[in-house]
Amino acid sequence: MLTVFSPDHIRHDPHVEMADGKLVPAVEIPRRAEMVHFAVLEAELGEIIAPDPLDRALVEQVHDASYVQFLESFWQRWLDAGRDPNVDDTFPFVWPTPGLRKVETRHLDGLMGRYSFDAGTPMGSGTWQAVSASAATAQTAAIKVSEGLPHAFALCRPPGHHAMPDAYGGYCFLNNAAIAAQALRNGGAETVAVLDVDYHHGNGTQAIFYNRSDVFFASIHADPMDEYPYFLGHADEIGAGDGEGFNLNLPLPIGTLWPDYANVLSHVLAQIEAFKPDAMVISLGLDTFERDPISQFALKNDDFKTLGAALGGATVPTVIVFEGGYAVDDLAVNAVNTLTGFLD
Ligand code: SP5
Ligand code: ZN
Repeated sequence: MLTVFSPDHIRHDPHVEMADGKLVPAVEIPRRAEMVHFAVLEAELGEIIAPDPLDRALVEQVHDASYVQFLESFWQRWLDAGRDPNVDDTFPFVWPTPGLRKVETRHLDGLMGRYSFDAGTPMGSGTWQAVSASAATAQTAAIKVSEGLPHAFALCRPPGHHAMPDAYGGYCFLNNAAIAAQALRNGGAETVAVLDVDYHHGNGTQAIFYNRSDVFFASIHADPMDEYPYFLGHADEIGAGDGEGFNLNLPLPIGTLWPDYANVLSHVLAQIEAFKPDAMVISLGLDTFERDPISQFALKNDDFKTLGAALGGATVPTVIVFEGGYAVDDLAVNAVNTLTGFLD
């Protein structure tokens, strides 16, 4: 399988994040992608290429232009505001929740709140360089599949599926899976299915395609009544307008083991097959693993082989986009198990 990977991911190097109501060591760290990159090399899964430059027009098909501009200009604005140039991690602290107005303020704190939805997503001096390389990775993988490859692996970091049309959060800034899906559409696929198997609901991908019938979004994730992102991902969210019936959420309880997961997965795969997509994007989070430090499903190393095999059963051109997964020392085996299971 072709892998697309950019070493520029290391430019996003957070040290702390907000979780459990306090600042804690960051889990979405460069070593995650380095582990998976090394594992793909060692398993000889195929060629590894660097991405082409990011296509801004493609990004603006799924994100607001003003939001992309905010991300790109953030660090210069931070410096222009006279703030500490040596800080690793910056955080918003005020948000235009319903009843307040999404004003494009002059003040940076207003802007940071305007364009984010949580305080759990540190941004630093090199974040934009890493984020744009990550999105370019998804874009390049999708173009390769549009051009005829049966599948490609976008080894993206930072992840993307929580990123909203105009807001960052959940360690995500640009929505890599949405960019891949849109690139597949632009490349000739009339219909695209996005299947999100990250432990957390892909609220950003859902929001981006919620009113569209050309992209079917399906997600299996921890019940948002108990787990991040809490405010989206519930089973009654079925799409709206033209998109009604083209959004499928399958929340599962904390503690879910592979047999229950597998049952739901085969149901979702049948729904996707009924949609008859021309192409597919898989948001591959590995945080369903039993020892993931922030998650509470219980898939075992070997279960990822079976997961990959189930995902590979759909014989449709597929882009696999790396999302979450924080048990760093097990990412290598879980990634390779999934990808080799997919290929078998
Ligand atoms: C891409 C992705 O997987 N993003 C996940 C973002 C989750 N952020 C919230 C983390 C809350 C952690 N709670 C930890 C409980 C265990 N101490
Ligand atoms: Zn996740």
